[in-house]
Amino acid sequence: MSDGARHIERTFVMLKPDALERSLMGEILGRFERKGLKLVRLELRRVTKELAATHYAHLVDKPFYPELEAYITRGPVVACVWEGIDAIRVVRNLVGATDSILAAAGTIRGDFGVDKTENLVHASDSPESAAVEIRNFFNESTSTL
Ligand code: IDP
Ligand code: MG
Repeated sequence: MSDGARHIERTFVMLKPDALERSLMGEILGRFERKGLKLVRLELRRVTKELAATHYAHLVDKPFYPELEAYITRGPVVACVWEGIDAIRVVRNLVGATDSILAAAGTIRGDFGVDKTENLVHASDSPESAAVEIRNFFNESTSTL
């Protein structure tokens, strides 16, 4: 939908364990701030194996899932929600392609990501997944502050 109406949206973003291990939290959050997005939730937390399986339900049967589970559960993450016009697409554009090797320079993954697993950031890919992910992590819907 490139020419549809633009709406204020909320999107779920998670800075994955490598982002914190590499002290990139300020750099990454700063990019969302400088884009003009509004921060509406933010929490430091751990992803359990159960939450990992819920969040990555579309990937649990993939051969790389054990590696993904070990990665996402190995240290603290920053779970957050950002709000803005077309926020879901805007954030996905800032984050870049899944495979950090292929991600464009100027995107978070293109500038700092290592490979296809260790790619620093999760971002919702649709309004439906944003609603589900915000509920999974913050136990609430996308209602206003
Ligand atoms: P996305 O994070 O760009 O939305 P998804 O396909 O939803 O990409 O995959 C979720 C996460 O699973 C990726 O960000 C990455 O950490 C990991 N992942 C995806 N595909 C692969 C793969 O082929 N090998 C290893 N890890 C992968
Ligand atoms: Mg995804």
